[in-house]
Amino acid sequence: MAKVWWLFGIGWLAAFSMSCSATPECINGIQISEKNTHGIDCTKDCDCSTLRYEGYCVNNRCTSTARTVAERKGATRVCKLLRPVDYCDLGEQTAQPEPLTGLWWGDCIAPKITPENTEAACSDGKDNDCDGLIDGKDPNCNICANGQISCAGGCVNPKESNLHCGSCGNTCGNGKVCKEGNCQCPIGQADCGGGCVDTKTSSQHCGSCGNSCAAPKSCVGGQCACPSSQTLCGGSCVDLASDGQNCGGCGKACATQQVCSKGLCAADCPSGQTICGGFLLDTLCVSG
Ligand SMILES: [Ca+2]
Ligand SMILES: [Ca+2]
Repeated sequence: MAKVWWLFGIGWLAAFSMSCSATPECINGIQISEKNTHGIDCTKDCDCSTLRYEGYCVNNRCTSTARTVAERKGATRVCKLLRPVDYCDLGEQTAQPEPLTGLWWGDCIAPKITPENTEAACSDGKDNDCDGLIDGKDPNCNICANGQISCAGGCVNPKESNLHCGSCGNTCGNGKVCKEGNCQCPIGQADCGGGCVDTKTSSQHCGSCGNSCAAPKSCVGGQCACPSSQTLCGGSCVDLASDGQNCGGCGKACATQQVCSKGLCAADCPSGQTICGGFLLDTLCVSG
């Protein structure tokens, strides 16, 4: 009878020890078990990560997915984290890490988070501190001298940088230049929508934006006027020195068979000859 009680006691101890094996044996955060832990209660990741399932403890419940087959032990690859860390949702996993017994991909390990406030970290194209801001866009990267900011891996003066005017990436275009952190037109030019123009010479924006000069006038010194060698006569720009209808003055037309030369009406010269000088009707025609 004593032997029976002894056997009973052994069995009870065995059952007790099994029910108390709530603390799984884990190596490198992976439980030495092949069970599917998805949905079971947990207190830590090791309760959920097993030899065949990658899992994490989220809100005291296991979230697990079956491991996939790898090709070569020791290989690594970028993976999507089942549990993102801040803004970093990509990690790295290794093929068959300890203690996996099969050629499965190991847990997706979150990137090592480091400060993003050094010159190297501010120009590596990575979000080192997982705050969603990379390099120059991360305020932690503002390690440049006073008055300068870090943009695209370099320090610039935002008050005068045409590529980073006022802030990183704010490029001045359409002929504008950076002044005191604002993209502005150069002195003497105006922003007439779409670009900087010189209102002293622009026939579309003469004197002010939108004030266009009707042909034949053009913009001279900010005013619509005839070219310097011409005079406005009856809405047309003419050369008083040679215009037969306005010879020497507006409306002073030369008679038929006369031409206007140097502002004077003169008899036309035969073919092959040109007027040279001439006073009133006394015209000197010379060859050539
Ligand atoms: Ca970085
Ligand atoms: Ca960052």
